[in-house]
Amino acid sequence: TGQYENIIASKPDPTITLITLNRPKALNALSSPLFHELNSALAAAEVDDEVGCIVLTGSEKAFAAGADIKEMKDIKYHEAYGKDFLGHWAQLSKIRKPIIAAVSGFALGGGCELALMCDIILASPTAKFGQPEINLGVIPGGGGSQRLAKTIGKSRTMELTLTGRTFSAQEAEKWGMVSRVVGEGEGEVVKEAVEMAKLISSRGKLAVQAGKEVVNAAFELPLGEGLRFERRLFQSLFATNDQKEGMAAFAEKRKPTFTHT
Ligand code: CO8
Repeated sequence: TGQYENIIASKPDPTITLITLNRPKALNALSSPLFHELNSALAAAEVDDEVGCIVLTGSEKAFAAGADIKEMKDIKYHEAYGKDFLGHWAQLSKIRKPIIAAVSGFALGGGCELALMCDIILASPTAKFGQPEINLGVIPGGGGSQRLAKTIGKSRTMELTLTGRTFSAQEAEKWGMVSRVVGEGEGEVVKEAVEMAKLISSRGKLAVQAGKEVVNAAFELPLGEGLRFERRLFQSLFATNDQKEGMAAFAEKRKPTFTHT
């Protein structure tokens, strides 16, 4: 749609919002205006009843090459801390619909962190991840150190954070950071992500939402509380029509028709 300058929001299917970061000249550097538009597009997808899943992507060359260095290079401490510089990035992690990152090319610094904020990461073989902030005299600020440590372990996270070296799609897959490296070819990773999004959208929305909530709880709660939270949410789904329909359809050997109620 034409309402944005730094992103493109579209619906390749009525049940999917596809958000494409679109600052090609800056390798999709995540400026404040870009992030505000991203937050608006996410909020619009969140309230669109038709939409069951969101896909976030960049270009073939860059998912995003990080926070916008030119925008932040001169800011002072009292502005950064005082005005919670880039604090609005956290809004993405409040979205309750699943978000799939389809990553090609550079995903560096804030770009890598943006992918890590998403629920599922699909990578093209060209994807190049990294937390190069150390080269700029800073450290990750958008969750990189925490989400990477929880995902790929301490030693690797420490190495990457302290050296700033980039890592490949294959390494990211081996370490469990991306769920899959998809085939080569232009647009392949987005196509794959859209197919996955369609599948997720065809499921009962309440169950999908609950599934996202419980998996995310694993990153925040101690095991005992996480298990209790999962069980309670599982039990609560017996109050939904989709549970009745899903299980009846299985017993009657037919496909379920979910009403998302
Ligand atoms: N910010 C601003 N502009 C950028 C950025 C960026 N992060 N990355 C690339 N660009 C611009 C370049 O300045 C250049 O612009 P111009 O043509 O006007 O000179 C254009 O994009 C093309 O870039 P290059 O010519 O450098 O392209 P190359 O193919 O030679 O190199 C690289 C590609 C290797 C990706 C290189 O551009 C690079 O190293 N970029 C910077 C990567 C980086 O350091 N990222 C980390 C940024 S710090 C960060 O993300 C902190 C996040 C904190 C989040 C806090 C949340 C709360």
